[in-house]
Amino acid sequence: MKVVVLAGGVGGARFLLGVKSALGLPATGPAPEGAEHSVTAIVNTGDDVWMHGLRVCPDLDTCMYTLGGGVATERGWGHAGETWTVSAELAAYGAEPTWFALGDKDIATHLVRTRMLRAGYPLSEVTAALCQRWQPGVRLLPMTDERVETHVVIDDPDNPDQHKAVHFQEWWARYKASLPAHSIVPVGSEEAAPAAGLLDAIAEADVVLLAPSNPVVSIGTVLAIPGTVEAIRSARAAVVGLSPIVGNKPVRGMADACLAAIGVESSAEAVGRHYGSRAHSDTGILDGWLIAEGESADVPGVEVRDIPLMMSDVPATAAMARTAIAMAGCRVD
Ligand code: FO1
Repeated sequence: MKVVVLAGGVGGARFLLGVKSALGLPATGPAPEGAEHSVTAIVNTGDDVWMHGLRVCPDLDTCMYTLGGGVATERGWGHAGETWTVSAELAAYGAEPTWFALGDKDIATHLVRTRMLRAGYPLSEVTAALCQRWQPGVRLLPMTDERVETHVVIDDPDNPDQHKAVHFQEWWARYKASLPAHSIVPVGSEEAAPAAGLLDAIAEADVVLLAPSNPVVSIGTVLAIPGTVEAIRSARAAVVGLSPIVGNKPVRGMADACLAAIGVESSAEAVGRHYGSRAHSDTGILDGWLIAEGESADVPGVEVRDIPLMMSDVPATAAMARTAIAMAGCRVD
């Protein structure tokens, strides 16, 4: 079975651990030769950013480290057992920004990536090369090989009556999404093309899943790449999403701040309607929508089911993945 998962960072990576477990793939290390099941993750790169001359790809790295067994689990990003010597030296030089912490081990990833990008390798090939070391056991595909960066329009902290566009990382990491976002823009998405292999992966998929990632700045940014929604809508596979909102609050992260920016209520029902029905609309992508146990949601044209939705550990997440895969009409024994 070929499973394609649209994913962002921390939530997406955690969900992918569950998908691997549900498919009987080893927790870490490569998928066994000739494995019956395979997973391709289409990962958001709108959070990517140039920092101190290095290209940082937070969601790709979070998935790579998490699935490769090297992530700092409590933080959800960066290396376990990280040290911050270089960051401290940069701060000693007053090298801005100091609000984005780069760990020493993490910097090695960015040095290799930056060198390969400068040598002309597309991001999808760079990612494959980095994964040779980490062996995530799934194929990590950036949503595009081109530069797309999410920018957020806020009230300028220094001139409150002015608007200012800041890179997503400044809004997220520096301001912790505490400044109301007037709009969230995936800059460059209109001119971008899906990464090499992305459309084929969707076309060949037996199941397409939307991870419980941020519906605006993760899943939404992936869907903003021209051709991606059309590919999902015309896929032979069923498309099932999992709500990142439980009880009107995001399970993790700040999806509610992002949803407010696009005028979507922070509820499983509103997000399901935002993704839309593939069968009953000409822009929607969902056939199925999984929401938290005990909740209800009316999403016209979409089958809705409530299940335990907390990714408290791998078995719990695997149960979610198995239900989603079954809802898509496929069985995992
Ligand atoms: N998040 C923060 O809140 N503060 C940071 O200093 C920070 C540094 C960082 C470095 C590398 C990396 O891959 C991720 C990092 N993140 C940091 C997390 C990142 O902002 C988010 O994980 C994603 O961009 C949103 O999913």
